[in-house]
Amino acid sequence: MSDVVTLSVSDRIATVTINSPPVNAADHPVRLGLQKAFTGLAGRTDFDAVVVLCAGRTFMAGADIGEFDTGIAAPHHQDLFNLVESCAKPVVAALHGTALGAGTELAIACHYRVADKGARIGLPELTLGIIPGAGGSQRMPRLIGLDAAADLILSSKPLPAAKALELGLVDEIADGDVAAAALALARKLAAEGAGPRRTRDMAVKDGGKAAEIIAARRAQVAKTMRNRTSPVKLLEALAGSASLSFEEGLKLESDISKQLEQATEARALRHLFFADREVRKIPGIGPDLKARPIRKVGIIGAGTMGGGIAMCFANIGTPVTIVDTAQANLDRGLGVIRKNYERSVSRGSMTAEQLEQRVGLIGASLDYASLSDVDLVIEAVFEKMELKKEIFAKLDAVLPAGAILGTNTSTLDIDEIAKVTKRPADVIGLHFFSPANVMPLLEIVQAAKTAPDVLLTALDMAKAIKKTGVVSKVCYGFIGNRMMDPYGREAEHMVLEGATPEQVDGALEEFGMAMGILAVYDMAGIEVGHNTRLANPHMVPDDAGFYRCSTILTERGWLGQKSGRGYYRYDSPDRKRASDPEVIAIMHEEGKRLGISPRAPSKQEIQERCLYSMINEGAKLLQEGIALRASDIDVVYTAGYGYPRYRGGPMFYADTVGLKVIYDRILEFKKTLDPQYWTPAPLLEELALKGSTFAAWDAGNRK
Ligand code: 3H9
Repeated sequence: MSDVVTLSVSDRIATVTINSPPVNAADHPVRLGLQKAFTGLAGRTDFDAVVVLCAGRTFMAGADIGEFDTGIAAPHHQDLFNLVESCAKPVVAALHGTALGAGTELAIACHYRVADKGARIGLPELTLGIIPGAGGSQRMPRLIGLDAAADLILSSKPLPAAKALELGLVDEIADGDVAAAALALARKLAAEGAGPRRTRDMAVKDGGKAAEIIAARRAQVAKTMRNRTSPVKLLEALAGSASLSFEEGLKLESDISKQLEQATEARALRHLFFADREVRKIPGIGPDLKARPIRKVGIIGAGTMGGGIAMCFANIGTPVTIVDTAQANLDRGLGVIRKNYERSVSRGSMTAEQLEQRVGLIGASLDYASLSDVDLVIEAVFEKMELKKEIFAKLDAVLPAGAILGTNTSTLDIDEIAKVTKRPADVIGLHFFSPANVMPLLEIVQAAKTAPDVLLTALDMAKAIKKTGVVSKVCYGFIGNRMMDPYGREAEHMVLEGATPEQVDGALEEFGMAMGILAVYDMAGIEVGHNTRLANPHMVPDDAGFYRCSTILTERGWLGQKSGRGYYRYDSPDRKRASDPEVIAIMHEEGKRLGISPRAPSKQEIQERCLYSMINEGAKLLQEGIALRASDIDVVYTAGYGYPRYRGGPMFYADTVGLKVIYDRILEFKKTLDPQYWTPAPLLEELALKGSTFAAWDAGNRK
């Protein structure tokens, strides 16, 4: 028997235990072990029932995601789970932690399921660009119905045990020792002389309505999962569960899986799965380094940002004190926080009691002295260097030794801010994205003197407040906003050249961006970027067309959604964006006045100019050491900027286009557009000319 899977028989009950930490993934050794266990059982008569359980913190969390890159070796999951299901005696799975993907597929190939009351059970394969490929697309509809199976798999969200019970996905919930409960069920089945209860023999209960169900789901996918292949293919496989024999259905599932596994969508999503976890691996931060405890937090500034950040901490039970200069600001800020929580209560995602608990954790003060016992302060005031310096000097005077001083700046030089304190090693950038209580990204900005344990504490804190923390070094805009700068510049310039905002945003949204950049400016307030440029004149090039549209709109007070007009008008009752012929005419006139040659950029040109300029800037960030890895940039963009995950992020996307293709196009733009913006970054040039990729560059730098 392999080490990772053990088989024991006691009192005529066989127990198969998978012990492969951390998540008991169904990798090759686990599959070999399971195969050996169930092949062995097939030849034995000394047992009447079987329990399958996993050691450690969770039931099997799915296939080994890394194995898709190398190709899946025999035994394949499908064949293995058929073997489990074929067992002549009842097989009971004991589920705890998260049963996901192939883990859930193993569970439903077993004949009965007992779940711990905290267990969660799901099929998240679409998040990896594939479909359940270990029998799940055929067994799940048989077990819970076609529509419920479609719901489960399309959502990719695991079900809590109670919901799984309601759907018939599990048979019992255990409040306590799940292994003991599974054993008790196995004993009961053995005593009754029960035989196997195979999912494959069940009928799809709503199979008669398959055509309608699938048609409705197709419409849902077309609307909500644009440009994706795996959800469309999933519906094909699910339809097969109602129309084909089980064996034919498995063959269909397997054929579809093979097509999907190596396609760009799946490769992109696998890349992000690992990239999301690699962001925590930072040179200089070894396993021996200890993070500082964060028991109490201070926030400076009761505005939208400060309030959102305070909520992040209250949500995990950490007390927060918000300090502001005026009582009216504090009252307004606390009022907004309460309203936000009230919305969660009315949506049913929080109880009234939880609301009071969380609000009760957020204190307010006009006095910096109230921060004398905090472990971390996050300053979230206007982007004004002088103001921030003043605040940091005050903080330096009151904070206890060892406290961390964070700034939520999105553009300012953190080294300069750190210099006003006597403890620059404790200063760090913590760049949240608005709304801070919702957006999953946190840029952690390591200043020149930031201590390694401060960086580690920030990474741990990000995880604790359920954010993806990505480390950046100091530069104007850090990783995210610095790459947005050329992206937005091109988008705006094309409007001066003669494109409409709809054409620009439409092309970007068709590519898959959650929202076109001009519509984003309208949502955030057009003056935000404008004011940043005013505050940083040294970053503004000698170009009258540079972000000229934003300047005009700001000067007219057309600041976007809040003014009812910006790039678009927002005066219909549903506040949907609508074309604004007046704005279009003003911008086109301005383009002519500035002598900009009119162009009618095609959809492809719009996408290339926006996306390639961003990629070129990303290459500079890598070369300057601002970003540690190309994959970190991909995490920043997919977590914080609405970049489509199924394209893997800007740098992964660049690899799929081919760096030479992008390099050549940039050289062409250099000839036909403003040459000051279109010089290939040296790293892009180097990689393009040797036929390499950003992924290879990352691999070469990995320690
Ligand atoms: C599938 O099942 C396909 C089948 O239908 C068909 C087959 C033919 N594989 O996230 P954590 C690693 S597709 C490989 O930090 P947590 C992870 O990289 C699969 N590695 O812990 C990390 O490594 P490191 C469907 C995996 O407690 C370490 O384990 N299943 C896998 O925050 C700890 O992970 C999924 O999509 C894996 N499947 O969260 C589930 N899972 O320390 C994916 C984890 O070196 N997994 N690792 O960075 C998860 O959602 C979370 O890991 C989980 C635990 C919730 C389980």
